[in-house]
Amino acid sequence: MADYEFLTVDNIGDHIRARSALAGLINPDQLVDVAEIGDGNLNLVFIAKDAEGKSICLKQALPYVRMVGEGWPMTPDRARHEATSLKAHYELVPDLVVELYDFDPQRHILALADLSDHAVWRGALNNGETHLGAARAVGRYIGALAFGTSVFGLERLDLGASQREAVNPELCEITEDLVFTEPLVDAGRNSVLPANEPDAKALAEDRVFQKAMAEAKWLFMTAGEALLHGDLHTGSVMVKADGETSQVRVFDSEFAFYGPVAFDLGAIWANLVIAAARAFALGEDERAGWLLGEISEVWNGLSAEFMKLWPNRVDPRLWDDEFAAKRLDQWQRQGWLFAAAKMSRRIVGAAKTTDIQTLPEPLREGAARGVLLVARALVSTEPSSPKTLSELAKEILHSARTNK
Ligand code: SR1
Ligand code: MG
Repeated sequence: MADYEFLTVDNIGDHIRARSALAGLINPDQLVDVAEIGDGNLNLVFIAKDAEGKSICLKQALPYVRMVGEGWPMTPDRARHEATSLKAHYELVPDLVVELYDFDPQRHILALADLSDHAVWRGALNNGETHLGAARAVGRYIGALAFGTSVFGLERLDLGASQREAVNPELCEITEDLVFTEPLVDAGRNSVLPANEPDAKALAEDRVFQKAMAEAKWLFMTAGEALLHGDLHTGSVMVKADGETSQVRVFDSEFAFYGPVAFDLGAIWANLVIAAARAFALGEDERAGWLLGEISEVWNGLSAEFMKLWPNRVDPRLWDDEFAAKRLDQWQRQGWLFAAAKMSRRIVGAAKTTDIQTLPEPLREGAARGVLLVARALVSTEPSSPKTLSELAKEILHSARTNK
């Protein structure tokens, strides 16, 4: 039994009334529309609107995994990690992060800007939309975090305080299990189409992949470089067309912790490959090529932002420009590793993606196979640039698809 009250459509007015930080943002006595819109794996999410058209989003962490139920308990303290990281990230790039209005630590509720006029990037991509500039913006977000929450951007004592607050072992353990271990060692949560069983078996028996995942998991658990998002897939990004470009807002950072910068990078790269697998499966080859080209855009956004901030580093005495170039090179190489982990978990493991799952089965088979083959190829070939990764993925996904 939870020791706090869950939000419902009927008690949201009481919550808003009780929170002084929400005064003026929405009128709790004139709510005209309250709806639960959560479709994620973990939390309750509501949008509340009042008679004057003001609106907010309320998100509450449940004490268990929503997609499974009470049989999979999970600390609701994750809401605190989300609140802290959103605030830290918003301070660095307010144009790229959803605004946090309030956090109720007793009931684990965040009050956030209503982004109903945006779309979840994954859904937009599944619908065939392009959203120019979104990938580069997400890269800029990673670059800003890599600098601004790290030894480069924070004074020593502030860094220590930020690291202490961000220790998030419960959520990290989920990632360690689901992303790194379970694609290779099934804990009873894996599933694939019967036609993909040989592909999952080949992955699990691939010695090169096993060694790569051992390395990736160790890096994830030991390299506390920056306050990451921690779950930066295309379902954690909202997008909205804005003339020639796109507005982008990152949200849902409950997995935030001090980890390797390349983990966020690899996550978004993997999701672009998965989106491209869907496009190839549907015969949208040009679009698939465009999606894979966005892999370079993420990288360009990250590296440009990091190098823009580099002259402002807290301590330039030892950390010179050569050192910055070395970090970028390392993140790129580790990015392949984490991208491979993220690809395999979304195909084999518990939390899959709609990109692949909503394909008709005959097409899903080839798309899933292609993503697993890209994951394996990435760790064995270690591409020399984001462009090489795109080219490799293009070739593999194209020939693996099952709608030829
Ligand atoms: C039990 S949580 C499953 C997954 O959902 C989240 O979005 C994370 O990706 C996590 O691994
Ligand atoms: Mg999430």
